Amino acid sequence: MLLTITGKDALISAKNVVVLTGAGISAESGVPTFRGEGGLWRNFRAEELATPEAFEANPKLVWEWYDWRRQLLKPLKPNKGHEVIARFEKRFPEFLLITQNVDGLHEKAGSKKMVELHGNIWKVKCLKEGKVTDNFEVPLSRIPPSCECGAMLRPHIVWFGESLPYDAIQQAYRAANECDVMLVVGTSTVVQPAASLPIIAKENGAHVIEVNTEETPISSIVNESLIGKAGDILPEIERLIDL
Ligand code: BJW
Repeated sequence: MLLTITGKDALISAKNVVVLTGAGISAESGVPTFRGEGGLWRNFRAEELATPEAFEANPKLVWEWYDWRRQLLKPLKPNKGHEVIARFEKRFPEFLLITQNVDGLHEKAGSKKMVELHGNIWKVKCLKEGKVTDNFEVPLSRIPPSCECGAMLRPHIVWFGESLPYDAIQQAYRAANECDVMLVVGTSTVVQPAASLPIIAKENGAHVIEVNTEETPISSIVNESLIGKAGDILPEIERLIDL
């Protein structure tokens, strides 16, 4: 890395900070990413598992995938990157964490000012009543699981072709429009509409800082692209702005 003097000054004077995260923030906790080396999509075809059509055609297969992921996630702990982000929300007068992750690790790290754009793997939704409830059963005793009302449950996850939760995406657009600094951490920025948030922030005058182990489609657009692990770079940024 290093953060430029401009980036450091922008963060020190920022009143309104937004952090957008993707799977890469959780990689150092042991969560597989979706794309790239060791990515989840390498062994599973996305269109077979992460679409409403796939669920309709084979709910058992889709639930088995989620059950496997929930077993993998259950013992994992937040890492230094999650922890820095949780501390950042206390440091800036206005702050929002926008996460595409469904793993619940930001919440475990203590983040509260947060929107989950793609749902949460620890929540289920009744297909009949639409009611969303917590579900931490690992492994699931019955696949597919069912609601007390008898109807089938689905993972409370946003699949391809589905709309994002209205309030969450509206809050995210507003924050992207209004922030002074946006940190974009561990996302390949290929999935819309989340991928458009850094562009919106930049167009509205924010200083946009990307943190990723590799370049992404937005690397040439942002103010700074810091190449390295989030668990190394975020603590370093925190140290620099504390100096
Ligand atoms: C590290 C690191 C370390 C590793 N430190 N970094 C406009 C144009 C074209 C298509 C569309 C469009 N608008 C909508 C679409 C369709 C679609 C879409 O975007 N498709 C694209 C793939 C082309 N979008 C949707 O369908 C969305 N719905 C929607 O927009 O509704 C309206 C609409 C529908 C249809 C047409 C038009 C409008 C819904 C998107 C739902 C996404 N759901 C998923 C899966 C859920 C399943 C599950 O989790 O169980 O969410 S997809 C998957 O990708 C998951 C993630 O949240 C999301 C983003 O991935 P992310 O987080 O970026 O992970 P990776 O793996 O891609 O990247 C990890 C990065 O970390 C890498 O860059 C590494 O280098 C880095 N890294 N270690 C720092 N230690």
